[in-house]
Amino acid sequence: MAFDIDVIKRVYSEMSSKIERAKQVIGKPLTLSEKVLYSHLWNEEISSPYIRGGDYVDFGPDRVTCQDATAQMALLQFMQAGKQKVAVPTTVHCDHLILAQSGAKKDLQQANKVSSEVFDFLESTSKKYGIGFWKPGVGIIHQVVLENYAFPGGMMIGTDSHTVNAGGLGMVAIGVGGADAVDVMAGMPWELKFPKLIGVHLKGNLNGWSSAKDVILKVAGILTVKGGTGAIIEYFGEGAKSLSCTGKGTICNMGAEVGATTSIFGYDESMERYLNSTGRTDIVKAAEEIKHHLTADPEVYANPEKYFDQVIEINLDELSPHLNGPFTPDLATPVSEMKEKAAKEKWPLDVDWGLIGSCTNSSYEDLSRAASIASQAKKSKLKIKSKLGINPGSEQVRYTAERDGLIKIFEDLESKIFTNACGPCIGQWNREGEDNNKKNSIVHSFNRNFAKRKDGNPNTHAFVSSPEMVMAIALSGRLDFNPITDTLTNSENEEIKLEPPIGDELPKNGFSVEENGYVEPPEDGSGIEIKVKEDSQRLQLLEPFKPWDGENISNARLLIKAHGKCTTDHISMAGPWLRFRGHLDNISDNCLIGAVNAFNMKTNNVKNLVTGEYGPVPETQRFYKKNNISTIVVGDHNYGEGSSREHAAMEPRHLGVKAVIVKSFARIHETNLKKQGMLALTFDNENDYDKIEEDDLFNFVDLTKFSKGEQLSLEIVHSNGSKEMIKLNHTFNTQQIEWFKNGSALNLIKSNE
Ligand code: MIC
Ligand code: SF4
Repeated sequence: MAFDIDVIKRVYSEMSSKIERAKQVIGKPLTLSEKVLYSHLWNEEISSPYIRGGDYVDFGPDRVTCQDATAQMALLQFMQAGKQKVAVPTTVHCDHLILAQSGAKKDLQQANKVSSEVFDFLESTSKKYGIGFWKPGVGIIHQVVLENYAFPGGMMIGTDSHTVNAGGLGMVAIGVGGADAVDVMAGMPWELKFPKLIGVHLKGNLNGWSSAKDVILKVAGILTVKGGTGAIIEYFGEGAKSLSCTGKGTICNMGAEVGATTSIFGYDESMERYLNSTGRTDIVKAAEEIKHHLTADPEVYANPEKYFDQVIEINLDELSPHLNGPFTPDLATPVSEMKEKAAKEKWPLDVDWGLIGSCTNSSYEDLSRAASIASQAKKSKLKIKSKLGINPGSEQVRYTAERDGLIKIFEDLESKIFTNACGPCIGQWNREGEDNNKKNSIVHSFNRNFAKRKDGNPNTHAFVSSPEMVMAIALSGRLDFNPITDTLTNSENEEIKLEPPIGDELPKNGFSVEENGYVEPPEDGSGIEIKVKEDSQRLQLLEPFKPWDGENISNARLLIKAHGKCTTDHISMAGPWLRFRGHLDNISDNCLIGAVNAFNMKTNNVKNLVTGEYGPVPETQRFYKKNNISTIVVGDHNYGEGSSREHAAMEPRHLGVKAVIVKSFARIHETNLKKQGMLALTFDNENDYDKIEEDDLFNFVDLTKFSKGEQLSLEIVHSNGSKEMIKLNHTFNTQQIEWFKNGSALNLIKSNE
């Protein structure tokens, strides 16, 4: 039986009438995205359609999901909200805090030792507030959610940007910061700017070496890392129906890499098969009655241009396998063009590691397709050239794959089977015996490949591909190997051509698992006491941020002008820093240390404008805070791209930065900044970025009139005394301005208690 089936049945029983009402107002056929959004409105009375990309709308999501690295901050904030229990079904998954090193068993033991304080905190807080808890090592949040909680037509938010993975099962699932999750957990509406809609028409069928991953690698090449910003991507067409449910999950998962709010597929037989095989026949039955609402109206897919803001067409018959990277997931190269491109770009051709796993590609089907390539090695006497690491997506996948002999195939290649967890994907990887500055290439089936993300080495060139392609490249040890045309030489000097991958969409004998690792919360957890040690290095109770003093900000200094790409990995690095995710002051020591200072092109090296000396960003900012000097941060396009981690917003706020001014923001980060009471602003004229000099002073002259839809003015005083006034835009609505005034959204919740 499915978890929370009563919630799902309630959603379904109300869906038809809600959609009919919305249709009357909108007056035309609806996309699936609109059906799900309009059936999850907080206030159901609407008199006119919402403006896509314009109106802020309150929604009532059906569920919340959190992972260990973000749940700590989410729960620390929830504890302040003064509630007894979560208002909607919520789960916490421990997957980010396990270092991959020796292999699953040892690594898990070690993680349980090193992070017991955090795991205990998460488990007891979950019990206290009625939250379902998934123990360390039992799976990656998004795989576990797809297997257990996602349902077609539902709406979910999660404190992780790849929450969007559940779109593979027809859900509007959106990544958010912890403060947003707290709203929903506390029974309040959740606000989102009504998204624009991008339709992707998939024609034809995948064949040969092409996989679902290549669909999104191709889309990433088309849209780039910011092309999906503020939009839901809805996939449809015969090609969409031909993909497996977990393949659809892969595509939706990496929608995060193009900045999309989320991605979605309409309910179809692949989803039915997946629900049945994961023990949720009750959802299939319930969905049967409203099936027509779990996909778009037929007119929409017949004439997509009329209903979507943008339409992309991809013919799966012609789709070729891709490798995306290095350093950005949208640098798409067809495998067939890699020889030329890698040589031209001087990318290291030897591949040191192949890594299979991550929430993107760790399903049973993924493992079985990769195993079909791996098994050819033994048969054809091929030796694997790269090292290989595997992170299965969940204990259920791992157990079943072991039962079916798949794990053995990888083990025969001397690969490391790591825990069912994020591992190397988030820099939780001890690449033993490696020089951590060496220029090298790795290929993986993960979704992100920003510099330093995997192993902290800025010279690791990481490429994203499908699990089967990773496997083939790992066998060859070459970045420019194309299994479609090239051969490999075996131990008997024979030329071997690999057969294209084959795999099982779902295990033939069904899924099975001994210990799924789920801890059900008690009915009444109110007696449970949450303890955080005073001197803990891992956890720290939160102090409310100070409200705005009502004055214009004057004589502010520039902490850093970030050059180029500045993702949340640059602002609040993961890897070793993950251990401080529950301790705001400690983690603030990584604030912006990965951002490149536009004035000297160095990282973590900025000028202290009082002493004139250059030093690390966090230290310099702590100096300003101590001396009551206001500061601002300036950035380029798509600032805060990547993850949902709100630490990237809380750290500068905690350290006293007053405003972040950039050319453009990534959606989740912009909201996170606003939630924490930070001024998140954009240049009206993006060339004004060039006007900002290292020694400038900044005066906000009309902050006292801060209001919705009105620009703000910033006076820049250059060191030679000359002044210029520039205009800044913002997207704060009236409510969000209250967050700023109160010091944070949480302060406002508390004051309303
Ligand atoms: C990531 O892939 O970057 C993460 C780690 O899963 C993050 C969340 C986090 O920073 O904890 C995400 O994608 O939101
Ligand atoms: Fe974990 Fe990587 Fe997925 Fe983030 S992208 S949830 S780190 S597996």
